[in-house]
Amino acid sequence: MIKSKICEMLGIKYPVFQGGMAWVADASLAAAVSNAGGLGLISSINAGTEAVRNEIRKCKELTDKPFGVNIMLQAPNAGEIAQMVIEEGVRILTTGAGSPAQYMQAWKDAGIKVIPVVASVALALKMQAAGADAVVAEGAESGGHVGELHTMPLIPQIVDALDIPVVAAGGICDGRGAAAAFMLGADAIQVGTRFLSAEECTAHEEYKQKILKATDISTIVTGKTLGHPVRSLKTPFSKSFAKMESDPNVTPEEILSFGTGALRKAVKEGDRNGSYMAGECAGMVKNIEPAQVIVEDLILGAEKVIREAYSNLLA
Ligand code: TUI
Repeated sequence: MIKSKICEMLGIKYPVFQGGMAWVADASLAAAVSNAGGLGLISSINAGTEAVRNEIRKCKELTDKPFGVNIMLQAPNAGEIAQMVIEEGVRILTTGAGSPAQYMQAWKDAGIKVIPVVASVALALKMQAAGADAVVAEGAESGGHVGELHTMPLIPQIVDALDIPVVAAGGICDGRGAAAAFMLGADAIQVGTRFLSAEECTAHEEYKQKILKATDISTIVTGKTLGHPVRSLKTPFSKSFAKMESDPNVTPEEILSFGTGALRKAVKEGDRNGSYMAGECAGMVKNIEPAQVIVEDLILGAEKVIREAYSNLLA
């Protein structure tokens, strides 16, 4: 069985994190992934700080296994969430879309394991120096907010630079991707897009259907001109967004207001004017399945690929 030192650090069976997808990652999905032996994560992007507090309390009722919270640092209530997770006794945190340095001491004092998501060696080193227990290195194949580097070159460069465990994210969807990430030196994998198709994922049915219908070329990155690149499915909405960005007569404020609230509309309402964030591997997601089947497919699939490579590739 595949195990790594991060399993012991966090008390989980399998080195599989579920991405803390904004508006999507709630108690239902996080508890299902944790009950399957992975690490479920609740997103801090929900209908406000108290809604996230409720999800944490619900998750504690649904699982006795470890789970965590992902804090999106660019959200206006990030500071409030940073304090609330201490009050609620959360044991594991991941962070995204910025540097959590200002909160690190308070979290460490509370005994929380802190695992920032990073997209560059420089930020990874800064996080290690600030006391991070591990990092998630996320390549630009992922859905949602993306950095510049892709998974294949990002993971080994961060692994070489750090002494703490590295979790690979971005473009990992099945046992083959998981095995590749372990070969690059990762201690664990984080998977987002595939969990959109989990039975326990409460995203709108339309969101799930769009993921199932996606092909290899179904995603697009928009928002570069706003300094906030985001990968989502190609839809009339994301194509209009891209068009506005290349039109010199449209101001950044107009583009921003066009995009405001679009992710919530997609996740909660299946709205055609929503933003359907998804990674490049959306085209590989074919079925709605229980989270347990997904977690086991990732880990047992990786094991199979590694065994086959061992017997077929090595002379
Ligand atoms: O955070 C993510 N992905 C996200 S957050 C999100 S919420 C959203 N809602 C509406 C519109 C847009 C977004 C959707 N997806 N992933 C983690 C991640 N963090 N990926 C890349 C980074 C990152 C990038 C640059 C982290 C730090 C960084 O530099 C910070 C610095 O200060 O150097």
